[in-house]
Amino acid sequence: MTTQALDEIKIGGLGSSRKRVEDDRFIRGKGNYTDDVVLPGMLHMEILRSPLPHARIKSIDTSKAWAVPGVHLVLTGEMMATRNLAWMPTLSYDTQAVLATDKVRFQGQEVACVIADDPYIAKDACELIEVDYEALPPIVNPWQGLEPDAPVIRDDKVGQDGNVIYNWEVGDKAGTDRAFEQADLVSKLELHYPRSHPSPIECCGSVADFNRATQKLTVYMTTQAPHIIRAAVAMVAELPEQMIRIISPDIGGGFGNKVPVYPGYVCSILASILLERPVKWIEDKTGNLISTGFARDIYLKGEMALRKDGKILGVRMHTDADHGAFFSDAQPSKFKIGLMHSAFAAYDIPAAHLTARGVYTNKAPGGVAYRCSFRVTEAMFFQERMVQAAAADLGIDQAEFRRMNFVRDDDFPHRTPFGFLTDSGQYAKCLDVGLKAIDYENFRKEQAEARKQGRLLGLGISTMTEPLGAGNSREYDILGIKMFDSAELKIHMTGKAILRTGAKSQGQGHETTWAQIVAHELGIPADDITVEEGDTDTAPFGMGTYASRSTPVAGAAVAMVSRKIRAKARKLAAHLLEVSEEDVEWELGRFYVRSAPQRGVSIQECAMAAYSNMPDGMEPGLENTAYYDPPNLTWPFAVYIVTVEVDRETGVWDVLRMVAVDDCGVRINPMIVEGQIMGGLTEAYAMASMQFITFDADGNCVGSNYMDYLLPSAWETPGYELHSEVVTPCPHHPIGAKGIGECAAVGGPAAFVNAVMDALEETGVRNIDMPVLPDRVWEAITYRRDVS
Ligand code: PCD
Repeated sequence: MTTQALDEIKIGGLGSSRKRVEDDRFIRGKGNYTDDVVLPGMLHMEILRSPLPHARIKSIDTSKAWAVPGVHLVLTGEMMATRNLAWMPTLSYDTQAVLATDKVRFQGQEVACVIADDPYIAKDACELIEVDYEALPPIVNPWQGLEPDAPVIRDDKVGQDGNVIYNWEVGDKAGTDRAFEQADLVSKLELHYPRSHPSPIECCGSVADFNRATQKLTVYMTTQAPHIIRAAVAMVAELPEQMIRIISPDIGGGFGNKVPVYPGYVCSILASILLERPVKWIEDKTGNLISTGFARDIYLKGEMALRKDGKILGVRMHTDADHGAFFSDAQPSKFKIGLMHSAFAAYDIPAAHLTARGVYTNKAPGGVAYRCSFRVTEAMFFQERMVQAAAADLGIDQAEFRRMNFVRDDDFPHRTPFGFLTDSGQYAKCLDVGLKAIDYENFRKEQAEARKQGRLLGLGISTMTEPLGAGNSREYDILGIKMFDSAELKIHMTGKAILRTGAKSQGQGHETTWAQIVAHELGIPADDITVEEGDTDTAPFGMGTYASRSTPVAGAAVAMVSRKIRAKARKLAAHLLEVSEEDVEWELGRFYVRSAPQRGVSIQECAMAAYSNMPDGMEPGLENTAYYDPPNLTWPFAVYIVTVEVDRETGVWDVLRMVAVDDCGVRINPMIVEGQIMGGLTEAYAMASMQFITFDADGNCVGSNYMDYLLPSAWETPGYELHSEVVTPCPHHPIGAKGIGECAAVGGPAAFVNAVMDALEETGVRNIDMPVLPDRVWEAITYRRDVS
């Protein structure tokens, strides 16, 4: 390098904690969210929802609603059916009712819509719709659904004679059986990961605008995956794809809630086509909590075959998933229960076998990946709870048991017991950093002292690697659409640029970080690069943002397209320097002559030449597109350690300290990464300590408001101590980055629960289900029994 190379941090390149450019508008209230979109002549839509969880619809009388002044349209399932839109396909090859025709199948299901001059008229008119229901017995958990005489919820489906959706298995059954035969000890655990809700601050919504004159349908909507929506609309509504434009404007948090296709989107589109006016639908909080994609709600049980010395020989796992009335979670088509089989990937375990069953119930469709890559949260939670139980059964130290079973640094690439290939990591080193930070030995002494005085201190560890960044396209698809991603980069004449990707930020900070990758590759200051996402008319095709896939896939495409640009710029540089291309060297932001380093041209000069002084025969311009199909997922690693004190009298537990060691490879923007980790830890704490959506025996949803479904405020949220010293670059990612967005929410919950369980060791209680509410803890202490 010559001395003229730019200081990468100064231009906002890789490793710079550059301030988030999008926050300028967000914190000033200048964001442009779906509800901010106002179009001339726009009407408003409201949805009538079912009060009952399971009932036959005998009749729907909409006449009073039609009579309200200001009402333009009342949509029912029957009307949708005339256009073949009463049902829609889900992202898991099932069907879902758009507006109910035959039965309602969960409380809060969409029954009718009113489109009116304003939302208040529409809401009032909804209440005048008379629906005659004949109540049916509700099924509120998988066990009821599996009873031989249980009513069949999905009697709309030909050949569906019970409530089972699937039976699925993966792994090596015979090998696992052998491992259990050889075991000195078998450790068992059963638990429930409760229904939780992503509950982003912004609810779902859409503004559909069909223009009869141009035949173009434009839809502004809260979607994490605009291109998938465009394809779905083209197929379901049978509109030509080039006439559909999906725009995801700013999004106020996605967290997986904005991946599915919701009835409200479809109804607003049909209403706009029928009325030839823009139609806006904005969901309220209760609508969001009661009807949109829930997460988890899964019963897990398993056992571990152990050798006396602590070696894990094999694992058996079984899951029963409560999917609600429609099987609608998005996941690669090969799998039924997402990436549940990523469980135990961090451990060197010779054999494992997983069986999974899915069941319909009278609840809103669930199973979305709330801050989670297709069920990895449930997988890692079970894994880390099981590991703690096994260590306790063996009488081996928690940390030591993990360390002795970890995949070793020199053992990569490593084939996991369920067949994934992990590629890199320094697991023991991360654990050491975490143990040192929490002062493990000393805490154990303190804990023993405290016990003598009757005080309950506990320490919980959670360690995990998580598969982030679906695809590759060989193995990963959604509805047959292969999972890859894209980036398009246009360098303008003056060296400024615009970058577009197929991902879609919902608050993660892509406008900031993508520009940093370009700065790193091309030496163009990040401030000179505009990043745009979410408009299907302008963005290259991509699969959207979820499963922490943007950095692993779209981010890689950003690096690759920058390299294509650099290759062309090199030709321009050779031309400007009047040397052959082979004699041209690159340093950040500048090409120079190898034999005369002081003779050079900047990337900006090359950009100008691309439009004003290109060599004969060269195509003008400096722009390109890259589609990136990753060779593998990325596998970040994390260690979360929590210490707590539990109050015997009340069951209340307080977090004393929380240490997080995340190795997500190369960090593009360390500040953003820390923000991602803190956000994830807070969600983990919320799930572990206070959140669940439950149902009473009559199928009523308890938790459809923020009095029952709790969000932690700054008051109860613990402080976090983050460590970033372990960096294992991803061997196949162009800049060595791994995903990070989900890690803390995935691995965090087990650390909190393990800490409480550790504090209660003397009670012999094996499990308290989340949320670990004080009354549950008190029950465990008082009656010395497991609590679910
Ligand atoms: N990064 C960096 N470095 C690294 C990695 C990463 O820097 N190494 C950064 C990036 O760039 C961005 C972030 O960080 O910005 C993140 O990333 P990622 O990991 O790649 O991820 P994404 O794809 O982008 O995203 C996604 C995620 C998810 S999945 C979720 S849930 C959540 C998270 O993200 N969401 C959210 N986070 C967040 N944040 C916010 N603010 N908001 C939201 O909404 Mo799913 O599946 O959907 O359930």
